[in-house]
Amino acid sequence: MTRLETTPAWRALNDLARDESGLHMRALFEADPGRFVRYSLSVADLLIDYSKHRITDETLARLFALARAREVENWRERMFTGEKINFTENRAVLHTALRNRSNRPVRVDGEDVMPAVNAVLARMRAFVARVHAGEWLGCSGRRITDVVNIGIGGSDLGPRMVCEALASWAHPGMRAHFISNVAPSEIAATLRELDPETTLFVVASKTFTTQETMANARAARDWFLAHTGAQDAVQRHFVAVSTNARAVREFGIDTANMFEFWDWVGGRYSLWSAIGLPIALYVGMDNFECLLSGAHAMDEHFRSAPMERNAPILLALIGLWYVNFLGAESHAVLPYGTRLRNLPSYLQQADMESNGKTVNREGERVGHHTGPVIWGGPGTNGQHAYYQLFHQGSRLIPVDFIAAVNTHTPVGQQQDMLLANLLAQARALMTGRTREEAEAEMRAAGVDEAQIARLAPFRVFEGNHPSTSILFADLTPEVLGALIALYEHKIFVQGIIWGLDSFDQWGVELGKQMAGEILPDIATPSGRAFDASTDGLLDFIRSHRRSAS
Ligand code: G6Q
Repeated sequence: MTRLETTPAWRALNDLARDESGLHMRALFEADPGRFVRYSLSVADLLIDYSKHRITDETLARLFALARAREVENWRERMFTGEKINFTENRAVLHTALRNRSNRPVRVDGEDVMPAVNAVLARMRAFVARVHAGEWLGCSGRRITDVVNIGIGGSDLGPRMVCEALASWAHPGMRAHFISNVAPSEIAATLRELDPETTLFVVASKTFTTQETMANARAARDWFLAHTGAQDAVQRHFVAVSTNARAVREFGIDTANMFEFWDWVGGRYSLWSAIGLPIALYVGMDNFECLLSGAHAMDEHFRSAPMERNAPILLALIGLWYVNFLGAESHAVLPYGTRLRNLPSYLQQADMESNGKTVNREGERVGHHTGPVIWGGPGTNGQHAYYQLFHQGSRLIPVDFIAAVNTHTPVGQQQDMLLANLLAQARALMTGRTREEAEAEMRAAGVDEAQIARLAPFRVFEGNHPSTSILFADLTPEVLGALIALYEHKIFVQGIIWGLDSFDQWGVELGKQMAGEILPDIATPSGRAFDASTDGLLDFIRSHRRSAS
């Protein structure tokens, strides 16, 4: 197959990047008062402003040509219709079926998956209703008040982020906790706050073999038994979410209390499946289904809107423009407000685990960059820390500003202040400040001319720093669903253009395998040699290790 970087569409973009290198967004806005109207979209209650980017109609035209040359629309259909596009694992990629509120049949190997999807949703609904109604009680007959999700990676980050984001929608009296790290301090700190008689553990693991999750699940069960002695009540305090019924049974959880999902649900795309059980327990099944509906609305948009008005495709192409043609290495996600503070970590996995690859579908090493480093954190905090590098650093870092107009927890004028800061940052990054403006400001402040000449260079901001702004009226379950799906599809489109399998994770598998290999050597030297560094570090650990209690 022709190498991507030698295709006419790719070359045309390379040429354009060179020809347009002098473009400044300030000039683009001055020349076109209609730029916001032309370069913004309203989709599934999200306003997406992509006008503050180093793009023109010509840039977009050439990016669309690239997307067409890479058959993005065709691949999109192949995903939605259950083809096995995760070809290294020979699996379909059907997180969209989990939230297919239209109920249109979706077939894998000729079989419609919707009846099974709906059956699990119905079981989740029944279970959540029993817990909330006080029909599912703990070992001493008390109501469940605390749900603890034990899982890691895709079995943790999604539910954790969504529960935090939807805290205002929590079922009265219900709290959610998350244990992921095998570092003992995490489970110790969480359990310290809990009453075993009113706690429900959800052990979430697609494989039910992940070392960290199984260790934490065993520790939680030991803690429960040590405090209650109620061996026969484990079934009332531990449920499982998994694709591996045998391992669930072996752990001691009745498979009647197991919520299943399927191999065509990737870990990092699984919050829409039974992996979302802690979300449903925390905010109620109706709200969980609203989350699914929001994602479904974005799916329908992604599947049917023309490329030129297709939000995930536009964001994917603009992101690719920076990564492949303007030299960006990272992309920052900046939610304004604390409810979405875990969104950057969630998207870090979604994006970096999906497109952190260098081998294309033909098994060859690619000759271009792929997924950028995703990072970020909540505004306004970052403004007082790392934003300096956005404004005056030497690197190009596109950013996403994300905010709800309204808050569920108003305090004075603080929400307006939050929004003003977001707008100010996006504008300042775009316009910058010229030398003339910097000098005029100092003059107006009464600074003398010698000082003005000395300080002006430091007070100049080049501007031209790109950002997307995503605004919505309220952070509802529907809006959150649409927002997550927007990013999922953006990642998909980029992966298709780069020629990757965005749905495998061999790097993660390698880590799991190696940790298992080294574990026995921590306690007892096996005489095996790894490499000089690993052996030296192991020696240090062994000589300083107090035996575990
Ligand atoms: C996600 C990854 C990875 C996975 C975890 C947990 O796409 O595969 O993050 O979710 O390693 O795996 P289990 O759910 O099997 O425990």
